[in-house]
Amino acid sequence: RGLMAGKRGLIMGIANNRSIAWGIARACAAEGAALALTYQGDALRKRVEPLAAELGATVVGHCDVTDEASLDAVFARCGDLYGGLDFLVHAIAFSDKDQLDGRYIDTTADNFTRTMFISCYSFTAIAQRAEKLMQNGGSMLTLTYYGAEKVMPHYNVMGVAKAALEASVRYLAVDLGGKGIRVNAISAGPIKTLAASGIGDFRYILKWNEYNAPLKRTVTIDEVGQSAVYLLSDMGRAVTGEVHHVDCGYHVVG
Ligand code: 0WD
Repeated sequence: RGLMAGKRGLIMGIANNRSIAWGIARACAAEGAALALTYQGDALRKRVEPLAAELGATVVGHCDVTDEASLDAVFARCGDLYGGLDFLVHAIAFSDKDQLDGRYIDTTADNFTRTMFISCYSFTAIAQRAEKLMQNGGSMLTLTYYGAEKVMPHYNVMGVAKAALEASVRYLAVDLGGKGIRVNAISAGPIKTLAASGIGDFRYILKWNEYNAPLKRTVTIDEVGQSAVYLLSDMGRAVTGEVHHVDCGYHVVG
C-alpha cells in the first residue's frame, strides 16, 4: 500500500536524524518503499544503523563518493539485494568550512576541486551506476539550494558547485530519458543540519527566510520528504530535468 509500494530505492547522505535525506527516507517508507541506506565512515554508521532499523531499511554499507571502490561495492550490494533499483536519492555535499565564510574569490584550487567533486560530480558518478540497475525506468533526485541561482552570503564555492549540479540534472535527464529514467533536483530552503552549521551566519539566513518567504516560515525535512515522494513516485512520472523549489516560496521574493 502507498504511493511507493513495490519501489526499491537507495538513499545516500544520512548523517543523523536532522539530515534532509532522513526526512526523505521517512516519507518514502511511509508510502511503502523498500529502502537501502549508506553511511560515510564508522562514526556515522552508529547513527545510521538505528535509523535504518526504525524504517525496516537495509544498510548497504559505507560509501565515500571520493572512493570508487566503496561506490561500486554499494551498487553491487543493491543489485544482490533487490536485483534492480527504482529510485535514488543523492543528498551529499562538502566544502571546507573555512571557505563557507567571507569571500568567494578567496577559494583555493584544492577546495574548489574537492567541493565540485563531492557536491556535483558524485551525482553523475552515482547516476552511471544506478542506470545499470534501473532496467524498468526510474527516478533520481539530488538536493540543491538557491545559492546556485543568486549570490547568498557565505555560500561561495558551494553556490558554484550547486549551479553545476543543477546543469548536470538537465544533461542527465536528456541522457537517461530514453530509458524512462527521470532526473530532478529539489531546491530546499535552509534547514538546520550538520552540513548547514558549517555555513557562516546560518542562523541569520534562517531568520531572513522566515521573515521574507511567502509562507513566513522555513521548511522541515518532512516537507522536503513529501515533495520528494512526488518526484520519486509515479505521481511525478512526466517530470524530468526539473529543479523544484521546496522553500516556502522564498525564491519568488529573494
Ligand atoms: O539548509 C540546508 N541544510 C540545505 C541543504 C538547503 C538546500 C540543500 N541542501 C543540501 C546539501 O547541500 C546536501 O546536498 O542537501 C543535501 C543534504 O544536506 P543536509 O541534510 O543539510 O546535511 P547533512 O545532514 O550534514 O548530510 C550531508 C552528508 C554528510 O554529512 P556531514 O555533515 O558529515 O558532511 O553528506 C555526506 C555526509 O554524510 N557526505 C558524503 N557522503 C559520501 N561521501 C561525503 C562523501 N565524500 N561528504 C559528505
